[in-house]
Amino acid sequence: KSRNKKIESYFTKPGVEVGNIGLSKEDIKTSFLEKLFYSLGRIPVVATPNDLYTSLALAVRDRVFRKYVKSLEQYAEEDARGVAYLSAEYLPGPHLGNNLLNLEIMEETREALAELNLDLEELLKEEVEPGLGNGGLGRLASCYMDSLATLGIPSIAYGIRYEFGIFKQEIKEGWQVESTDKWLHNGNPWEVIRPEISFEVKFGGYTEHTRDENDKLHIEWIPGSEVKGTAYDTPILGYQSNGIILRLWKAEATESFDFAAYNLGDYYRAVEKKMRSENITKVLYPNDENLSGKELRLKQQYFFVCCSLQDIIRLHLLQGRKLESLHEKFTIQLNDTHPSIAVPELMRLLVDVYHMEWDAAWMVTCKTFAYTNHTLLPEALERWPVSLIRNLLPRHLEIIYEINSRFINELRGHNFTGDQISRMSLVDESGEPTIRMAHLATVGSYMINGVSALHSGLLKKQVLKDFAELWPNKFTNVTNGVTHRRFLAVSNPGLSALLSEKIGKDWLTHLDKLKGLESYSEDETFRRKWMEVKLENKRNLATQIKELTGIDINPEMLIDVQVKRIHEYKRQHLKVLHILSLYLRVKKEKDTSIPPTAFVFGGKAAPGYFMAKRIIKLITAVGELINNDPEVNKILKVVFLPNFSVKLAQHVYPGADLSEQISMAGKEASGTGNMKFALNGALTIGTLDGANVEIREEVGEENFFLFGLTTDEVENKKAQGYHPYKIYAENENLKKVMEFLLSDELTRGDTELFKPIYNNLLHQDPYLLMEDYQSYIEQMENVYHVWQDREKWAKMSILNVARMGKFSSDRSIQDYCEKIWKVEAIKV
Ligand code: B1N
Repeated sequence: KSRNKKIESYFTKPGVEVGNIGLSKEDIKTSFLEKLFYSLGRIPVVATPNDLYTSLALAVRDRVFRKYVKSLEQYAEEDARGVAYLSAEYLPGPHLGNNLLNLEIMEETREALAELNLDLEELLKEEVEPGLGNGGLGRLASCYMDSLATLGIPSIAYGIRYEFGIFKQEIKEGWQVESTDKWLHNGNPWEVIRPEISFEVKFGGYTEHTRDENDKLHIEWIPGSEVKGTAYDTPILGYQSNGIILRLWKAEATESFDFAAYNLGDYYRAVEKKMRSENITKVLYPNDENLSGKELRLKQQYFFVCCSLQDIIRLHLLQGRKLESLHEKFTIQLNDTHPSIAVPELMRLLVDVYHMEWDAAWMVTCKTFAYTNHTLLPEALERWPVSLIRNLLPRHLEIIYEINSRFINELRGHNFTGDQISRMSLVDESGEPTIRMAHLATVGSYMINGVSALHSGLLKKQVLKDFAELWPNKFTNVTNGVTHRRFLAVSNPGLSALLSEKIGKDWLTHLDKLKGLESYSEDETFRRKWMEVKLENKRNLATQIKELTGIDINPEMLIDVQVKRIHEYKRQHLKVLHILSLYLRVKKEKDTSIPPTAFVFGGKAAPGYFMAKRIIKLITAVGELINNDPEVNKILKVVFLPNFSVKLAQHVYPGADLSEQISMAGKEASGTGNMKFALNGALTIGTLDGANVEIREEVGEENFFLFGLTTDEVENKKAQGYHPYKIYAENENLKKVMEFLLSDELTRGDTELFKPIYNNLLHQDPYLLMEDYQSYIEQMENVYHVWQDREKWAKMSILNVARMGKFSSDRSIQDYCEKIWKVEAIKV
């Protein structure tokens, strides 16, 4: 207490700060040099670029922590209800630029460095981003952290500190080659280890059921092994506001287990145990929307959930509260089913460890969790074999069975049929018994949401239909959003300056202020400025492309972009068919009327996904052919950008003219790239899928290039029996394009190369490329038609940006707060 008082008095003296953390140019310069000399022990002549970057990062981190400490004080004081966000993935992107924006010291820092003959842009390039996620789902979690911090929502985000994030992608001879992502190699200036915040996590073994003298049942889990999770904290700042913490768990060996082995003199066994423990957080599974089914993945999920729940309970009890009121103080958001083992784990903690009665514990549990579903793809719906759970988490299997049997009794009470009951059961007994994690999450949550209006509707009609009928009020929609601070303010300074010049800076915290731009779409000088900014961004993108691939792009070309994970349902190969149709027009029909276009692709394929990897090879093969053909390469260019990441994305969105959002309707739950493109003034060609539907609604149908079947039409088509071969046979142009896939020109004699794609499209075509081909080609002609009229294009582009207000993650977080969490902001 007295020590605290003493220290606090330094913090609370008005106008007095501990240490040098001022925000002026001089303060930043001094701090930077102090870090270089005294934290890194470097003098300028020997400092490497990484030393310089790290010094700046440490100087900025001090200022970030100063803000974070303030918010901690406030949360503790107000004892407010808060959110714990559980996600197996995060993709924060580079921290430095974002923190400079949020602290409002971008210019001061630039000048401070310039006075030392250093270039801020060069230092920003040095940062290696944490690739702790696969794609949209992980990036969404990070956008939400940005908004939670900015809005001042009491919250903490939990996850896994993977030592190796998503693999690094290189392209060799046109194929994807993976290597490990050693993101911690140069150290990580943004995180702080909290050795005292660590918890034990058990695995395996068996359970012991005993009755005490009062005949009360006690269940003890005797584990087969144990590991320890230690917290690593990264502060995430909000704009002009305090920050929140991203708390990632790293697995280590427990002292007790090591100790036993040491005592036996078995040094090597102890070390081996240590290595095996650390394996748990070694690497991120790179399967986007596809099950790995691996034991280690379940271990990862349980490991981080177990640490996080123990931490939440610690924080709750620290405030002198009772566990019976956990749900009043905390709401825990499950980011998909990846953390859904939290439902039985919280039950275990409450019942076995804290001796609560089952019914009371179940009430707390069901009022604590809320679950977000991110996909309807059958291959992505998590299910774990009962046998695997029995081996790894024997007590949890018992608890899941108990939850299930009580749930089924409830269904019987509601007169559900046997068919319905076996459909809804947590246990799928149709083959090898498995646990349906989406059902577990649904039964254990007070709210369930999808991520776009269309997806939330389909969720209630398809995957969770029976549950939606049983509990209609538990289902809602929260349409995804993106942080416009990173994806506009930081990554597109040119456009940001133009916006602020016209409508002021309020859009940084209130994106709907962009509406004020609408009238300028009629202003010719403004349109000219708008297109100049875009052209500058296209030059920048062309430079990136040149550096990464060696390919020259004329920045005046139409830059047509599809960046996202490679997946058949996203239909990158539909885009390729279109490109081939243009190629054949130029080459065979000598048609030179096509506006010069650069087709840019980027995205990773899951290492075990055969078709996705073939699609990358197809894109690069088409690129080789076109880019090296002098007859064609003045008109067409095809680029595959290797190793797409948040960092690279920040160059791509600002430089794009056209955004490709062409998934088969009903398959893309939301999409968030679609929002980032439109926010940066790209026009969209897309299907009525995911959030495209709402984007089109907002920007106006006349400002959106629509094509393809709707979800209902897809369903009908499949129900009637779909015959892709027939479509192919009846469409001369499509036929030529398809045959070209097998041609020597494209395959250089390896006729088998694209046969798997060709055969799949001709005979199965599960994502209806043949069906949507003609409609896509025609809408692309319309795109070209509008592109010829640059004034019209500019108008549409301005209106797109002006009407994107809805898609700020600030709005999404406000929706979560109102519809689900019932949490309020703390005033700063
Ligand atoms: O989540 C994004 C959506 O915008 C995308 O439409 C959706 O495809 C994406 C298993 C997933 N759904 N499911 C995953 C990721 C990793 C993994 O191991 C599934 N990703 C999405 C944000 O809502």
